[in-house]
Amino acid sequence: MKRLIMTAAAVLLAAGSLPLAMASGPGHEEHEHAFSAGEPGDPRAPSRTIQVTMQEGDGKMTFVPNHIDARLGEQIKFVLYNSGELDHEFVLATVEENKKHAKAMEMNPEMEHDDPNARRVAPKKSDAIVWKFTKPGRFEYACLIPGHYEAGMFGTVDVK
Ligand SMILES: [Cu+2]
Repeated sequence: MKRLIMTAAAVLLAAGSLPLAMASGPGHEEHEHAFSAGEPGDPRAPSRTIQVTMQEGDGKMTFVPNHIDARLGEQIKFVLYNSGELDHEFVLATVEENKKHAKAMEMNPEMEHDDPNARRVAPKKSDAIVWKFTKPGRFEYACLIPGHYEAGMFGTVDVK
């Protein structure tokens, strides 16, 4: 049921931001815009595991590591651990899409994500995303909770 509600919310969001999404890419919007960084992975297929810690400290919020290199077609299992005191998100998309999404969240801070490319992780909890990088280029994982991106909570994935 939760899943259904989140999907409905995502559809509403997508409808609201459609002109923006359409404007962002020559020929790249035939997929749902949530999957701009590739496609959901297959948990049964082999993958490289990368631990990503979400944390706060010294007035900053960060992902450790904040950069990953991936091969085109590689499947990566991101094991997320929130070592901080606040909720954090891991949203994997293009840099442009995360920027637009962050703006949408400023207007709707309670928005939560249950999409294949996004997780919200409570303090001291873990979660995981298996993702297949099927497109070359630079992508981004970011926390779009208002204020967190600005505090430094983003990292990059270069796919070659
Ligand atoms: Cu955060």
